[in-house]
Amino acid sequence: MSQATTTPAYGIGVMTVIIAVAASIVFYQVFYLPESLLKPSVDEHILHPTEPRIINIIMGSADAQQQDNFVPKRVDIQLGIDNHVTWDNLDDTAHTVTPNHRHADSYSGEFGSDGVVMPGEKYEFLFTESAEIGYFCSPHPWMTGELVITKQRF
Ligand SMILES: [Cu+2]
Repeated sequence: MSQATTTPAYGIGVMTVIIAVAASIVFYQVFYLPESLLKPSVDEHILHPTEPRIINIIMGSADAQQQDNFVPKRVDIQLGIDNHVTWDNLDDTAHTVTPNHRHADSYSGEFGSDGVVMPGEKYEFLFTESAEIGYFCSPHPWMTGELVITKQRF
């Protein structure tokens, strides 16, 4: 007699535990995991590279006949050495740093200047991952540059 009354209660208890475990697994996978993957832990050496890397946008870059604009044009970057890149607009015209194809660094986000870089101003970006990126200037598409970012070689 007593067994007939306790068994359903026990069954409900087991079901509750199973549902609670299932719910926490779903929570972990759907909410916690994507959130923790979103902000990767980046090596301190990559967050604080030792050498500045400057790309000059030289005077006269807006002139399609002028050969040089982004100087240097092709840059090899090593993570942990010079992966913090600054574009310095030395021209008297506004320019952009616009990727040929959308590029997002998982630490720093979207690459590319937010609108134009005014004369005398800079655009900076911290690269934390290997990548090959072609870029140009949106108002002056003959202005092109290339970045090759690789892991530090010992
Ligand atoms: Cu330009």
